[in-house]
Amino acid sequence: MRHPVVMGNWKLNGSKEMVTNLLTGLDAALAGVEGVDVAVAPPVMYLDLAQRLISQGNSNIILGAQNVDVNASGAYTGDISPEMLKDFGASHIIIGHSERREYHHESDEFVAQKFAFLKEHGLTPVLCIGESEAQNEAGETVAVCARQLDAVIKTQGVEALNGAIIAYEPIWAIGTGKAATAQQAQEIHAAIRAHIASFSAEVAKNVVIQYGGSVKAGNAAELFAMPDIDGALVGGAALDAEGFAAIAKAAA
Ligand code: G2H
Repeated sequence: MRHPVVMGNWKLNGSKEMVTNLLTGLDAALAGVEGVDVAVAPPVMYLDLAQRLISQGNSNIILGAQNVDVNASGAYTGDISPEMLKDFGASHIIIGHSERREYHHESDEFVAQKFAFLKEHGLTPVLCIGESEAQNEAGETVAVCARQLDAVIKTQGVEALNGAIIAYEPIWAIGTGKAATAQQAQEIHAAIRAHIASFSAEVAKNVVIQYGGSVKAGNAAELFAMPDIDGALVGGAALDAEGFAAIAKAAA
């Protein structure tokens, strides 16, 4: 049975004060919530503070991060290794977010390398996939998602997806307020699962597929009622403790 995961992707937002208020508020708002894994991915600068705050709380919030490098150490200015993330208690690491694919020119192959590196170090990849508005309009949605997944499946085997999380994020829905309808999202999630099932029905049945793109308290329950939507990767709405907790509760 798949377990929903609701993860906050804080992107480039935060200060010591904001992290403290958000995590303290979230810990209180999540009291007694069961049946959903709740994770947050602050900027790496704040992992130390976030780890300390989470350890003082009661809510078992999972710590994550927004990116990782493909090198373990050495002359790679500005990069962060899996072991560094582990050192600060981060376990769920977002890779292949469309903002990184676009602004940092990350290819499917590079993202797949990150995926393999995270697995090698015992971390959970949260692999973002999704199509642009033009690709959507051209009817290429499923083909784009399949291509992004195949970069992992065809180099590492479909079993590499065991224990990983896939986040389907249509780019046209990210931060725009234009979320896919629950039915639209379900259709694509089912197609993604069917694509994985063409390699292994067992892996497809068990892999968590989150939806991402303008998820908020108002549309979360409808999305999570869909059979192939296993939680969400949440951006803007994750910056408010009450709102994010409401999304997590909708998945529980
Ligand atoms: C998509 C999402 C979080 P938002 O990027 O990954 O952001 O919820 O703001 O659309």
